Amino acid sequence: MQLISRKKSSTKDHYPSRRETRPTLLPRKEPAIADERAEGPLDRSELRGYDDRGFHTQEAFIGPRRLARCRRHADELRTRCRRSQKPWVVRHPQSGSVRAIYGVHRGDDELAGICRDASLASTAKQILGADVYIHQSRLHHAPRFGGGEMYWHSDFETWHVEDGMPAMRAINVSIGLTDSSPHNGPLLLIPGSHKIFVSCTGERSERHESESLLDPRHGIPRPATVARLVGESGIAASTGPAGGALFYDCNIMHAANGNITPWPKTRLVVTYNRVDNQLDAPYGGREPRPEFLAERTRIEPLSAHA
Ligand code: 6CS
Ligand code: FE
Repeated sequence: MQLISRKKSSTKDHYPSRRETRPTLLPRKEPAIADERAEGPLDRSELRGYDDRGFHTQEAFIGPRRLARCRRHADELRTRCRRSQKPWVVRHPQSGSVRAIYGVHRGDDELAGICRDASLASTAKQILGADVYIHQSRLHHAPRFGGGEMYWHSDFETWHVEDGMPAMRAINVSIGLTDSSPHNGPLLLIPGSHKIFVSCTGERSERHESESLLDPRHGIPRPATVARLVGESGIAASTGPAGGALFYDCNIMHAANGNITPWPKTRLVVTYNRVDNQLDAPYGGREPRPEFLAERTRIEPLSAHA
């Protein structure tokens, strides 16, 4: 276990955040797509679409049989975690029900197999332009009549300030294990918002707050900033039948409404990071977050070819 003291980051901080008293918008330094001519599962127009909007949807990424196995494993995992007090099991603050389980990729079941799927790794490598490893994985579950909202945020802002991720060279892939409709709290994205870095105000409290994993409280944009981004690009809801894959940039502004429908929503999300973008000391200068949130030791490149 690599112990990282509270040291300064070794690389320059191109994305300072939570330092000023007013938010600022900074230009993105790294391309969302390393090379639109790169070979891989996506064609050139899909790569261009991702570069422009910051996300790409692929229907029926997993077929019905594999989906049924994943759903069964997800239900079994949530049941096993029902009484767990492990920090990677994140509960709803009021009801105590399991809402997220981190570190799924470290297991050995069907869900871990999805996280290490060669075609996902290959698509991530094609988009990011280099070998990748898994930075984080999580199983999200919004129960029927109860899934809480998740406020607007950029994952990269958190991963930069709290985990020491130097550059925007990471991608999320969300696999829907249930149908995602306009009604049961689909992921909301602001197209094109990945092109700017919203430098936020405010501070992160000393201790790691697990509830902020469900609904972030620090490093979040002010309503006026969200209104400005939405005014320019609108809001896209990621909907579609179970089994689909949503690829979305580490810096795109995203959120989700609560789920007050009879339809639960479960998604498996895995984050791939470029092997040359390994975590440094957190740029916010605080203690690093635990490894179930931010991989620091198992960073061997995923095989992108089956
Ligand atoms: O802090 C994190 O790493 C997690 N928080 C949110 C709201 N999204 C990304 C990630 O799972
Ligand atoms: Fe997020």
